[in-house]
Amino acid sequence: MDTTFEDKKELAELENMQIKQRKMLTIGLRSVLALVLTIIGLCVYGCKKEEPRDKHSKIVFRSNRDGNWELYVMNSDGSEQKNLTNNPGNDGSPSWSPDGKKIAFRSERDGNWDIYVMNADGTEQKNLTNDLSHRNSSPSWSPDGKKIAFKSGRDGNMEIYVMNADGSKLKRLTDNPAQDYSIFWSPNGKKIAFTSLRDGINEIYVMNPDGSQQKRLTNNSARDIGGLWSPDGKKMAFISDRDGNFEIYIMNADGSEQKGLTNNPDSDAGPSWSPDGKKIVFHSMHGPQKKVRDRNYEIYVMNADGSQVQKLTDNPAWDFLPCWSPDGKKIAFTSDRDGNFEIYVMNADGSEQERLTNSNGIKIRRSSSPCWSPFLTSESDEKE
Ligand SMILES: [Ca+2]
Ligand SMILES: [Ca+2]
Ligand SMILES: [Ca+2]
Ligand SMILES: [Ca+2]
Repeated sequence: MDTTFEDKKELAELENMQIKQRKMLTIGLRSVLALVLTIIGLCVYGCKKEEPRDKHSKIVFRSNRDGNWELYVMNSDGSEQKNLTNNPGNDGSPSWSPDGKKIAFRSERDGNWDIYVMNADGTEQKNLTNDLSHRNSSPSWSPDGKKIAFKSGRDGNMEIYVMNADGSKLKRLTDNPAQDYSIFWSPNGKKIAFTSLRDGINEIYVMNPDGSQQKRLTNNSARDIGGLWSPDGKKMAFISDRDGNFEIYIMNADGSEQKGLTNNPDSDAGPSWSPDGKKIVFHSMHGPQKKVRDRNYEIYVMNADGSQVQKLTDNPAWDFLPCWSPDGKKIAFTSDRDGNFEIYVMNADGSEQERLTNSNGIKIRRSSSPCWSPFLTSESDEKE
């Protein structure tokens, strides 16, 4: 699932279009409002499905610390930080291949957003979509590594497409005048969950990977966003404001037994499953909707049935976008507790919170959206 920060932002824009009669937000993290909408609405995307090995898991992230948005990779302790992309366009939305050897991402280097792929060390960067004038973003690798799903505006509005991992055999999966986005492959690769506005408001749908059997899972007058499969593929976590503000919900994969896990006046979003499926980490926003600077985000963890909610961060800064490590021991997240947005990691119980990235406190320099590699990278294999 690794839709990333920019995609969340883009999705946030879609939401904002609804709320503010299509008044678009600026792209780029310059707009704090966009960031906030992003966090509230679209942080359903945490990390992708993960394999139970973490010793050498790497973290890919995006940062503008060198001037424009680039992708970087580092070890899970913050060592060996490496810039993978290096060009004047914005790069983002990283998605690890299931074997950890490649990263799909989106780049603006050719003037518009295209889907690219590269080796995990940054070599052999290749434009897969070669679309000269439309937005192609949010690549999501199929669990068998053979396909990449993404969203594109090439046919007039945002639709979901799939292609082979080498860019061949492009196929459109959705076809309607509304926005379709937020792509989550089921762990067995047999279904894709997504969010669509086709029925007037954000609802969660599921389809086969060839686009057949599209079925709506949520049905109410509020926004339902996400479809984050549990590791065993039996359930999905999502966010919904059906009870007045955003809460974390869970449902069976067929849409039955929808249940709110959180219940409070704050905005809860950004769920990420623990690899064993027993817990969900998420962030919660306290503070007034209209006074951005007075808001504060904290990260919480709970059992997958909503019991035993525990606060993991506690400070006046923003702590958000948590992402569980493949071995279940760590949680990576983004925080501005030291002055600007940087990537942090903590133990799953909240102890030993540690900063991994450092832009020397320059406010406009930000690192965000940590995403753990699903498996050993080839580089780590060699070192072993
Ligand atoms: Ca760049
Ligand atoms: Ca559509
Ligand atoms: Ca809430
Ligand atoms: Ca905080």
